Formats: sequence, C-alpha cells, structure tokens
Amino acid sequence: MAEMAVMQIFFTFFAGMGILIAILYVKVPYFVHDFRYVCKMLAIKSQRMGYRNREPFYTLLDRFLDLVKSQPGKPFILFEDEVYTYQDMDKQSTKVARALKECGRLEEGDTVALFLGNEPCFVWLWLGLVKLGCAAAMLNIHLRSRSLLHCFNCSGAKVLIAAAELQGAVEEVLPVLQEQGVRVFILSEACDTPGMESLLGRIREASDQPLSPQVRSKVTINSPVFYFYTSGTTGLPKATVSSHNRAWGPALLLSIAGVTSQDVIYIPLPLYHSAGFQVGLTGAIERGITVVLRRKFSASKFWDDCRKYNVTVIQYIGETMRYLCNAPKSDDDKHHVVRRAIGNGIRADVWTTFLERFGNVNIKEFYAASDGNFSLMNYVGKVGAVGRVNFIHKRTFPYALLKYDMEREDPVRTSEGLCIEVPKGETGLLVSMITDIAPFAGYSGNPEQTERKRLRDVFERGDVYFNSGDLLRIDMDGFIYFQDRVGDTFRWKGENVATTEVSDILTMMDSIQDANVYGVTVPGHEGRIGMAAVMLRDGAQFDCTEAFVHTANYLPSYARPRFIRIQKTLELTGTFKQIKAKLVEEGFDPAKIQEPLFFLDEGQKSYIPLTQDIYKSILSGSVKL
Ligand SMILES: *[C@@H]1O[C@H](CO)[C@@H](O)[C@H](O)[C@H]1NC(C)=O
Ligand SMILES: CC(=O)N[C@H]1CO[C@H](CO)[C@@H](O)[C@@H]1O
Repeated sequence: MAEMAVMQIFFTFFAGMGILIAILYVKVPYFVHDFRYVCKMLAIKSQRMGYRNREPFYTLLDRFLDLVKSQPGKPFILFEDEVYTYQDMDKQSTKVARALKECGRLEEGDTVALFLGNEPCFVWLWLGLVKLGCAAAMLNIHLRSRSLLHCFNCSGAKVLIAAAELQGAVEEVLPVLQEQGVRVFILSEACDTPGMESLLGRIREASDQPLSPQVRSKVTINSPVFYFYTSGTTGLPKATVSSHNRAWGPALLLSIAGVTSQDVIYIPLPLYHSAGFQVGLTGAIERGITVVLRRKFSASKFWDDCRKYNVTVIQYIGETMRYLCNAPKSDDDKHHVVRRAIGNGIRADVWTTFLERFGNVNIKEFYAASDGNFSLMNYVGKVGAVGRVNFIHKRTFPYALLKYDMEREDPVRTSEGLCIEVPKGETGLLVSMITDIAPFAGYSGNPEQTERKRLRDVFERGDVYFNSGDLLRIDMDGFIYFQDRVGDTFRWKGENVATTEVSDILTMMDSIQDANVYGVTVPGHEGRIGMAAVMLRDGAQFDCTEAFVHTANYLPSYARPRFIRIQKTLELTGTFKQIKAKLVEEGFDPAKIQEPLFFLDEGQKSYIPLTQDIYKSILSGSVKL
C-alpha cells in the first residue's frame, strides 16, 4: 500500500512537472535558452570568483603559462606560413621581457605603447610586457601627428615600440617625443634615425630562460594590463584602462558563446581594438585554442584561409560580414568547417544572406560597451537582435532604455527632473547602472570626459548610470535590437569617429571659422561616412587642395570628411549646440543641396565639386569609398 502511495506521489509529481514544462514551452518559448544562459553566467561568475580568491589571484598570464605547461606543442598562432606553438610564444615573450628590461630599463608598473599591425610579434610583445608587470597601450596604426601624440600621451607611457613600416609616422612626432624623454624602439634590424633604436637584434640575442615571478610581484588584481582607445562622445580618442581583473570579462565571451578547447579561431580584426585583442586573442588564451591571425581582413581570401587552417570559429564586425556577402559567389561557399561566428554589428539582411550562402553557421551577436561595463549576447540566434531581456541578467546588471530627445541630444526629463523609460517597441537610449559589480573605470587622465559618460538622477535622485550613447529597441518577445548611435560619434569602416575631433582639426585651417561634423549613410555600406558643414571666415575662399592636405595630415583616413558643404551660417540650438539632424537627413545629394558641395577625391588628392555624375557613381558603387 505504502509503495502504491509513493508511486502515486511520484506519478503526480512527474505529471505536474510535465505539464509545467509544456506550459513554459508554450508561454515562454525561449525558456530552455534563457535557462541555459543563466546557468552559463552563474558558472562564469563562480569561475571569476575562483580566480579572484586565489593567492595570488589568477591572471590571463597565469592561464597562458599553465597552457605552456599542459600543451607546449599545440599551435597557438598560425600566421601566413608560420606556426608558433604555446611554447614558442612563451620563449619569445621571455626574450622580449629580458631585452626590454635591459635596454628599455622597464620597471614593473610602467606602460609601453605598441604601434603595430597584426603580426605574431604583437602577441609576444604584449606577453613579454605582462611578464614584467607592465601594461601595453594599443595605438591604432592609422593615427598620425596630433592624434598620435594625444593617444600616446594619455596612456602615460614612457616607451614606444613601433613596426618598421610605421617608422615614418613616428619620425613626424619624434621631436616632441624626444622633448618628453620618451624612448622609441623600432621593430627592425637596424635604424639610423637618431633618437630611435632598433629592437629585433636585442630580442634575438636575449636569453629565453624564464624570469622569476618576483619581477612582477607588486602587480595587484587592479593593476592595469592594457589600454584601448575609444572615440567617446566628444573630443580626441580616450584611453580606457583594463585591469587584470576586468580583463577577464571580455576574455570569457568566447566561453559564453560556446567555443570549446578544440576550436580554431580566425582573427582578421585589428589587435589594437579591444574586439580583436580582448574578445578574440585573450579569449583564445582563456580557451587554450589555436588562433589564425591575419594581417588584414580580405573578403577574397577569407574562406580559403578558413579551409586551409580548418577554422571553426570566426570573429566579425558588421562590415566584414557585409563584404563577405558582397563578394562574388563560388561553388565552394558552403565548403568549410566554420560552425560559429562571434562579433557585433551584423545587420538583419546581411545575417539572412550569410546563412543562405555560407550554410549553417551559428552567429553569436553581442553588444558591449567596452568603456562601460555592460554586455548583451544574442544567445538564441534570433536574426537581427543583439541580445535578449533576461530577468536574472537584468537584476544583476540593471539597465534601461530612456526616452531621448534627438534635437537636444539629451534624455527627456519629467518635471521632477527624472528620466522616462520607453515602452516595449520604442527606441530609447541604453543606460546601465554603475554598481560595485558593474563599475565604470572612466578614462585615463580625463575626468571631464569620464563625468560626461555618467548620467545622474535617472530614476531616483542620486543614482548613477553609464550613458552608452547607443539607441536600442526591445520587441514584444524581449529581443533587443541595436538602432543607432547618438550624439557625437559615428562608425565608418569599423572605426569610431568623434565628430568634435574632426571639427577641431577643420577649424585649425585659417579659412574655416566653424565646422559641424556628422555622418551620413550611403546605400550598401555599413555605418556612416564623414561629412562636414563648414562656415568660412569673412572674405575667405575654400581651398580644395589645402583642405585635402590638411585633413590627410591630421586625420586617419576613415575620419576624413568625404563630403564638405559650405554654409553661410551654422544653425545652433537654443543651448548653442550644433543642429545635425537636418543636415544628416539632407545627406550629400547635389540636387537637393543648393550650397557649394565638395567631395574628397583620393586620386586627385583634392576636394572637388560634387557633381550629379559623381553622386550617381557613388550610389552605384563605381566610386570606391
Ligand atoms: C585540416 O584537417 C585535415 C583533415 O582533417 C587535415 O588533413 C589537415 O592537416 C588539417 N590542417 C591543419 C592546418 O590543421
Ligand atoms: C557585464 C560585465 O562585463 N560585468 C563585469 C564588470 O566588471 C566587474 C568587475 O571588474 C566584473 O566582475 C563583471 O563581470
């Protein structure tokens, strides 16, 4: 009898569970995905707690050194026809550390700026620096003159290491660097320029005997390990610092995205950006996998590389996915073993085309504010979304979409001075609460810019949120979609452009009194291309060639305004902010704009009048932008 009763209880229990699961399945169709994601997040959280609580705490370098012990012969970096195993990278980075300690007189806690493109030595230079307890500042290789000096200086570095092919760019700023007592090393065999030293020979001659961990004994969990640059809302780029502790956040994204220790990842993105370096490279170290590193993304070589190296995971940005879809079709399109793609910025139309054309690749789109402390991941694979509202995630990292006034470029406030959350389906400004577990480290040496990213009195007096500067939308099923950037930055060719930086450069010209810089969309292109409305000084002429030379000298190519329109006056808001919305809408169509309109022609090395013919060629894609 007792047995019967027990059976009955069991039966009722399981039937009840069955019904519950069935209800959940109908009512909450993504329950399984949500549940798995929450479990994964909890596992990651406890993994990080474990790293933190170890004595001494566990860093990415410790992880790398463990891999060197456990899998010394496994390839770590494949580059062109070169193969570097985990052990090779360890030895090479030890040589770097020894060479720099000696001839660079580096001390624990120093910062060194790296100015080089994707190549294996990027990785061993960084590892070498970490072995010395130093941090690396990753300079964008497109930086020149003033922006190069600015970025170098805001990291506080006293040493610069540059690739041989960038020697010219360094020579331009060398007098200033020398005044500041900066030591400059070039990655070449020999260097005749006074004030620069060649480094390769010294690395080669250094011993590969492991250094005593004593040389980095003062490193704490909060010591900086790298600086990346972002174009925040205004001004020149800002350095965001990452500590050993914070570095684990992006390094664990591959794990969250389901990458296993058997995978091979393809990184065609620049290592001086945090996507390529932190998510891709340090993520690979966290997983202990092989990295196929490419100097520069190439749509025509992409799949050949994937086949050649048996790549299983690719890293992307929206632009690279669009280039792949625009490339000529081939019978081999589905012939590869790529099973996962991780990145951000893929548009819904490209996503659909990509899957149709290249087969069943699981696309894990994420959203991250690298300077903030907030990320979302589309763990369901819903086309077009960057993430999904997840109750537990939202409780742990509170965030909201706020009603935003596009004209005033500020969140809308109630009569009490508080912000308003938009209802589902409407677009709003993403803000995330700054808390102990989601801190905002701010920008190195730039308290004013740091404060601008803090939004206060959002839902209560005294609360503080991180202002992402991004507009997002949540649909009825809880999927989150990226809509646009606001304020003073736009993206072009995968790079962020700060409009005030560009207008500062334009107004350095004698003829230009004021400049209003913004981005305009071009059909078939991701992001926005730079455009400026400028007002000339009284009696001044717009000198097309001078303007070209000036922007080419001071701005990286992606930030140069491709279109310039001359206005008699620049329109301002009541609070003296420049009005951009109307200009953005008017775009660069000469038929619509009566004012003088110019186009930056790279072939002619000058701005030239934008005619209807040129306009048409741009739209049809026959003029390359
Ligand atoms: C890729 O896989 C094939 C078949 O498994 C193997 O023969 C080849 O050596 C692999 N190539 C690389 C670079 O690992
Ligand atoms: C979402 C996110 O990246 N959160 C991280 C913010 O920083 C803290 C401390 O550095 C981490 O513990 C969180 O995981």
